[in-house]
Amino acid sequence: MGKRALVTGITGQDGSYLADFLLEKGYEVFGLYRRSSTLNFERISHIQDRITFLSGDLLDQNSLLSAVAEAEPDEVYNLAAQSFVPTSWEQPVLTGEATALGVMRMLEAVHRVRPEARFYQASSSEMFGLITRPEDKPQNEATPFHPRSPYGVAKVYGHWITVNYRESYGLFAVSGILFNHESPRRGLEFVTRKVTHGAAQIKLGQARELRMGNLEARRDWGFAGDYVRAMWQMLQQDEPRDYVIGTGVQHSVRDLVERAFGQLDLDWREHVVQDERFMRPAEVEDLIADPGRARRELGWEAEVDFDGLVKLMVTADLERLGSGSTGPVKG
Ligand code: NDP
Ligand code: GDR
Repeated sequence: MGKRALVTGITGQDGSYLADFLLEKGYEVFGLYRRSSTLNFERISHIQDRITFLSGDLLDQNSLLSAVAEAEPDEVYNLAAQSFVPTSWEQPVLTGEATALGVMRMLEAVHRVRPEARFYQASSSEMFGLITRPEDKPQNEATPFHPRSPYGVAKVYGHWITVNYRESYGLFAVSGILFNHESPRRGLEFVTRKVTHGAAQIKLGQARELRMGNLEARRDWGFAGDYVRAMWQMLQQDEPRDYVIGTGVQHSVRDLVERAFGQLDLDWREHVVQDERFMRPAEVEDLIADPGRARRELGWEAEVDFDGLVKLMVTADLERLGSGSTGPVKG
């Protein structure tokens, strides 16, 4: 019998790649999804028939208890969250409910119903937030947290409650501190996808300009397909431990824009307009991972680099927009 995995956030970017990965490994995959008036299975339409769906919401404890009871999972991946940083200023309470307390509700469900299950929490480099001291660059598992948004603060709660359930109850619970990871399945509001989609639209004559926020922010961007492998590896270890996952290479938003437009033989300066509306009340300027522990203990390394990632995303957007496709997301 294959192992059983319960994935929250199955309809999201990471949920879709993780489901691909686990099915490939022979897992029986259970996916928690939120009921809505129209189904949003776009990212998982290619594997929809192979997933057992359980309806539930991180805000609703009973639904999580039922989902864990029904799935009887060996592994639980808690990927669901309100994950867009700007929305966390507009809806801070909802963000706290889902991204902070939602983690505790999932841990409670596992603790009460299925304590032998291994638990993965989707923590974030946004927890590091403001970096001022040279010794905090690059960021590793010992770097202090200074979150800069309600989202980042909520993730710090999620991180520590995961550590706490491990220490309080002996759960095999780990927190993966993942840096930005992207793909053709990334939501359109995140900067990489906004840029690759926007550049492809301009190339095809479907738009003339792209309005952007802070071009100086620097991130460590990798490919989501590489990062879901790290999540799984963390749960295969003998001991539960937290890991930083990133490429160790940093680029600015300006680099990203230049690279994506350049890929299409466009000069970004002719099209990109800075717009105050996309600036943040408090910014995270300078993130770069030190993934040394993951490399040493998990044998994990990113396979897709920044250039490869931008090319992959630009090509997918150009193809999708060029064919007028509204169908399933490829890649
Ligand atoms: P997405 O925004 O693409 O997906 C989020 C998922 O969470 C969706 O399936 C969404 O469902 C679900 N969800 C949101 N609120 C609830 C709720 N109240 N109850 C149940 N499900 C809910 O995010 P990603 O796939 O990019 O990220 C996955 C996780 O990893 C998130 O926790 C994110 O914060 C974290 N993370 C992501 C990083 C990245 O670079 N991608 C880096 C570090 C951490 P629906 O489709 O219905 O909206
Ligand atoms: P981030 O990702 O906030 O790092 O969170 P995002 O792609 O939204 O922003 C990255 C950086 O780009 C700057 N930026 C813009 N961002 C957006 N979205 N739109 C713009 O027009 C724009 N212009 C400049 C931002 O200011 C920021 O500095 C992501 C999410 O996936 C989180 O869930 C996850 O935890 C972290 O990555 C790691």
